[in-house]
Amino acid sequence: MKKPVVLRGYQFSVYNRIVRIALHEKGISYETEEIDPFASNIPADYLKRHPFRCVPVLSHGAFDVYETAAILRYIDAAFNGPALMPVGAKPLTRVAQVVSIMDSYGYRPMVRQVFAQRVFCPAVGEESDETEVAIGIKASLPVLDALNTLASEGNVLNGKNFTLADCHLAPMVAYFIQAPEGAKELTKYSALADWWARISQRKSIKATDPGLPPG
Ligand SMILES: N[C@@H](CCC(=O)N[C@@H](CS)C(=O)NCC(=O)O)C(=O)O
Repeated sequence: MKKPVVLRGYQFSVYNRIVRIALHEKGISYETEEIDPFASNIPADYLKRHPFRCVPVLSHGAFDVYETAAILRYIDAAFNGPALMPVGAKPLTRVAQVVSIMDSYGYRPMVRQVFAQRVFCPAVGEESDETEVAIGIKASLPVLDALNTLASEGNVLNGKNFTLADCHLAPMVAYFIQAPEGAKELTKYSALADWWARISQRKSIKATDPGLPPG
């Protein structure tokens, strides 16, 4: 029988993985539909669900939602399972802050510049753009610094209470550190490095690792 939850997305997208981690943590089974947002022939029925041509979209019965932060809030609110939002004004606010930092300042340099150019391009037989990697590393440093400050404070990213901030950040850090330059930078931010050491051992993180495309 068809499952009521369908995740439409691209297997190598960090945003897709963020949603998969949340679904895994809540214990929700779901179906997937592969959509490559970079392809020229995105199906028309997908574009009706996502007018901005991005992935992912989560469908729960007839209810469609796009924008990953919103998808995660829906998953947490609509299903049973462990709560993924913390209690208290400060932790709640820090979750929103981490999500916004990654979307606004972290995703582009850490994923699209450092990971994509250093790791993904060579994996698919394309040449890396060294300038993009260098610009990406430089732009990632204030992001790592901000995250390290938040991890040190202890309201979120503390390795104890798993929240939507962990879901949102983990796939981006996982990609970033596949670049040797990224891995080296992470070691300089001890609270964040400690967070990653703990969080990377979780079942949901291991089970959702997309690997790399076959060359
Ligand atoms: N604001 C969107 C961003 C999602 C996003 O950027 N997805 C990437 C894949 S990781 C994408 O679809 N990119 C297509 C493009 O940039 O054309 C969200 O939160 O879901």
